[in-house]
Order: sequence, then structure tokens, then C-alpha cells
Amino acid sequence: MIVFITGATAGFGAAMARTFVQNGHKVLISGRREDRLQSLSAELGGAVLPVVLDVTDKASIKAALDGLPAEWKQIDVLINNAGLALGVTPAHESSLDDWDTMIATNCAGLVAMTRAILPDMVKRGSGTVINLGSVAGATPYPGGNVYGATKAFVEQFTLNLRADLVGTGVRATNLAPGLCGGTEFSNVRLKGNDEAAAKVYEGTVPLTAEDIANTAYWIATLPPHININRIEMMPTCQGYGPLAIKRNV
Ligand code: NDP
Ligand code: 8X3
Repeated sequence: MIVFITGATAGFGAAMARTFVQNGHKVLISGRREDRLQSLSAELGGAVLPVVLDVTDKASIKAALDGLPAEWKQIDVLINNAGLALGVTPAHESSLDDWDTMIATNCAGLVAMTRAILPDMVKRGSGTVINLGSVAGATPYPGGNVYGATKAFVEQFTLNLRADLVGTGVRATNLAPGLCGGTEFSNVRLKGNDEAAAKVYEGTVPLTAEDIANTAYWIATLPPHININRIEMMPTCQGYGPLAIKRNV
């Protein structure tokens, strides 16, 4: 299979690239940081092809896809993994620029990638699109505001893809993890405050990027008649909380 992974310069994306390559597949690794792509490419060899691409930039997507060598053009699996959270402040204190960036990356970028790659899958009658949602897309929490809303968008877009793709042979999945450590997610969210980022995982046994990669690999390699519509996964130490009630007593 040829797998296209967005956001392969770190975290889940890099782990997924390793998993697919170790299992004999070819992987297009993409992201904005070329040095990271080059070092992953040096590690994984000829089974990967680095593609510098910013999902928020439609011209960058088009140039990257148009420029693929013929032997890399037939993409079997698209993993829309690139994404980020910015900030944990309440809505009334949050930065509108941060909100715009999350919407541009997690929603508009994911949609643009899908629209660019889906037609060839439909034409061939096969393919799998795996979108990275989050537990935040279904369960609100303080400070989640626009991040959670973008991931709700990812889930609903994925389910609507399912509605459009019935009968085409193309599959779509919303993969929604909870607390996952060992990636740059919290460092990005907390704007480089690495001490605060480390505290997010203190005293927990979080999911790992490899757990997510193994799940994505499982979804992509199921027999073609099976579509996992959505899958939510958490570490055992995470669960649901009570609804908040403000009492005047
Ligand atoms: P990381 O921060 O470790 O990796 C994010 C990746 O996204 C990087 O490779 C980054 O590459 C890429 N990216 C960000 N913006 C862009 C852009 N504009 N264009 C292209 N690539 C971009 O995060 P994780 O691996 O932890 O998260 C991956 C996905 O999983 C995200 O969508 C996240 O929301 C979701 N998720 C994460 C969870 C967690 O707890 N870690 C839990 C649930 C979901 P570069 O900067 O080089 O462009
Ligand atoms: C990341 C998981 O719980 O920080 O999507 O929102 S969480």
C-alpha cells in the first residue's frame, strides 16, 4: 500500500510512518519541518518519500501532489493527522488568532487534503481515509472550546464522508484518542512551556503514539468489506467526569 500521512514530523504521524514501513508499506511523510522529514527519511530509507507541505495552504497541497513521482501517485491510505491545539484558556480569554489557526489546520486543512486525494480513490474503487479526531470532539472540557469544536467537525465530516462514499469501495474512519503522551501536542498547546506540558502526564500511564499507530494500521489493513466508522480510545487511567454545577451555597 501507499500511505500518505500529514503531520509526520512528530508524534502520531512519525510513529505511523514507522509502523507502516515496518510492515512493508510505502509512506509519503509530510509536514512543514523539512529537517524532521529528512531525518525520518534517513531512518526509514527508500520506503518513504518526504513531502514538504502545509495543510493550511492549498497551493502547497497542489504543488506537493502534482510533484509526486508517478510510482507514488496511487495513494491507498490517507491519514489526516496534522493538527494542533493552542491554549487552555476559557473562551472569553482566548486568542482569536489561535482559534483561526486551529480551524485552518484541523478543519480546513483536513478538508483540503481529503478533497485533493479522494477523487482518485473513488475512481479506483478503493482507499481508506483515517481522520484524527479526539475525545475532545465528543466530550467538552474547560479550555477545550475551539479545539473540541474542530474535532467535533472532524467526526461529523468523517461520518458524512461515509454517507457519500457508500458503494464506492472507499472507507473513512474517525480515530479519536484521549490522553496520549510522548508527542509534541502539549508543548505546542502550552506554547513551549515544556514544564507545564510534562505536568499534563504526571502520575498517569497515557496512551503512546505507537498505540495510535497500531490502531491506524489495524483500521487500514482490515478486510475491504469492513469500515470502522469511529473509534474512541483512552488510557485506562482516563474516564468521564461529572457535569459541573455552580451552587450558591
Ligand atoms: P504533535 O504536535 O506531536 O504533531 C503534530 C503534527 O502536525 C506535526 O507533525 C506537525 O508538523 C503537523 N502540523 C501541524 N500544523 C501543520 C500544518 N499547518 N501543515 C502540516 N502539518 C502540520 O501532535 P500529536 O502527534 O500528538 O497529534 C497528532 C494529531 O492527533 C492531531 O490532529 C491532534 O489534534 C490529535 N490528537 C492528539 C492527542 C494527544 O493527546 N496527543 C489526542 C487526540 C488527538 P509540522 O509542525 O512540521 O508542520
Ligand atoms: C487531545 C486530547 O484530552 O487533550 O485531543 O483534548 S485532549
